[in-house]
Amino acid sequence: THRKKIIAGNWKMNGSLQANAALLQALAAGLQVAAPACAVIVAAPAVYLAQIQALVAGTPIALAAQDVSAHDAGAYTGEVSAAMLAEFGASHALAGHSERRQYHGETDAAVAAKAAAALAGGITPIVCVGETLQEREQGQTAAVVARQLAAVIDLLGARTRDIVVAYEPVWAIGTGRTATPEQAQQVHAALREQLQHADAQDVCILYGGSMNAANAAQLLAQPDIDGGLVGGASLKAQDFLQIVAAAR
Ligand code: G2H
Repeated sequence: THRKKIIAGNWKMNGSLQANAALLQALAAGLQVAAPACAVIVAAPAVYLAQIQALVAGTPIALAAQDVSAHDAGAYTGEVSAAMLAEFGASHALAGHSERRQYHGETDAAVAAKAAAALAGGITPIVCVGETLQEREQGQTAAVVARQLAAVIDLLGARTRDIVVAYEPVWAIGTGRTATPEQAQQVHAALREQLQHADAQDVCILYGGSMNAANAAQLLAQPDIDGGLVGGASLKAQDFLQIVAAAR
């Protein structure tokens, strides 16, 4: 495959000026010893982008936001636009993480609008899809992720090839319960086929959900798993570096 792998850390609502500096210094040092074969991204709380932009200068670490507004500018209190994120060096933004869908009522259409706004503002959206435990148990996994991705493809059309997709089974998020490589590959293959129909077969599809240093290599060995979106394990430099080392 010619798809370069991506390992993205999702810090969620964690960190502080001090903790961010320590973590990034440890990551940068580790990546200097062993240059990564993959793209390395950290998704940080928006208020820290300026701090992190300075800290990652001259390192292979790229910067992402955890969310992006669907709007360009205007009366949208509390929101941050893609252009603002780009001004602070972000190259990527998560869109539709399950925690945003769950706690902030983000619908498939809202997530698609965020992906479109990100692209328009020069930011690559990492569009997250995934089924809940109940949906999996009812045999709806394929239908749910297909519906979530279809909303994005329908809005973006040919620009779909410029996104990144992350498959994150909700039941595996922060639970220590990981999808087996086979379970993940099955969904990734279906997403790949859907992307193929949109002429976007080269889009990277990341796996997320309790990926860690011990299980990363097996997941990343699957033909349609092009990287990882790593939560808890991205807050520990050594764990995150081991996951990066497994991506080649
Ligand atoms: C899923 C994932 C990162 P964790 O949210 O996006 O988190 O690896 O902690 O399950």
